[in-house]
Amino acid sequence: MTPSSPDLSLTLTGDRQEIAHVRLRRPAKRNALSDGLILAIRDAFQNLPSSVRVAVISGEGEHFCAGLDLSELSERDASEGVFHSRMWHTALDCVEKGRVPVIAALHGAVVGGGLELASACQIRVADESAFYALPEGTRGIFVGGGGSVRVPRLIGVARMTDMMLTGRVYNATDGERIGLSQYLVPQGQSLEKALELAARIATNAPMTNFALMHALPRIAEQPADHGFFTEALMASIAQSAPEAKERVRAFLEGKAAKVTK
Ligand code: 1HE
Repeated sequence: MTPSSPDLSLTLTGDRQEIAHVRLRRPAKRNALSDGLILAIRDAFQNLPSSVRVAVISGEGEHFCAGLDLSELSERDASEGVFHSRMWHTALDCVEKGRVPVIAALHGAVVGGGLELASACQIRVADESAFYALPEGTRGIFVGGGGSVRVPRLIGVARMTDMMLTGRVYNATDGERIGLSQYLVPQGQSLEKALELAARIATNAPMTNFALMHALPRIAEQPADHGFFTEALMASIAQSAPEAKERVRAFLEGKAAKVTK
């Protein structure tokens, strides 16, 4: 599948083409997300080839992503603004709630809509050059790509409010400390680490990956009693898959890896 914008590339790797690498390729504009690029992200994640079990998203050049393309912001009226924001919601929903887990490989600027994109991924791997900000607050606008829902899930409402009120920028170390990334690696190694994690995730049973992506975040938002019920249903569905039975049998017969430190 060829992406619908020259600013996005999609390559398949792995023995069975099971890893999709989606790359923002607009380095001269710091991978700023134009409407065309957001729609290409939507299309790419909606139409991943059936061989794909996990995806990695990264950015070319010195930065992961500078957020919304501010040059396109100018002439929108209120209703166009709502539709524009809803377009981002649809696109980033395709990233977060698609068929496969997505890992963001971060470096340099992860700001504004770039942080909203990263927040839609299940795992964020940052290198030491990464920094995070929500400059919307100082640009006289508001987040519009799902950031008000997804960023507080990672760092809490208080920290996001502070980022937007004061223009606070978190460096890579503090970003990992507060939960913006789950991994921190030396400069230049975030893509390598993301691909290594992807190779591992691709070996999981697809139903387990699906449950983690789709059930876990929903359970987190349910009242405890509903959460326990959803968990019981999900556990039962996952366990009944033939692949789960094979994997458990393999362990009991000493043929599967033990948990090691
Ligand atoms: C851009 C954008 C952009 C760079 N839209 N053109 N996001 C922001 O407010 C962040 C704005 N960008 C920056 O703060 C900086 O560019 C960076 C820290 C990301 C990188 O700095 P640097 O020194 O490497 O690059 P630069 O010289 O600032 O930019 C290089 C070019 O990219 C330059 O264009 P040129 O034609 O003069 O070469 C910049 O204008 C262009 N560029 N960022 C358009 N964002 C769904 S709602 C989401 C709301 C938001 O995301 S608001 C936050 C937007």
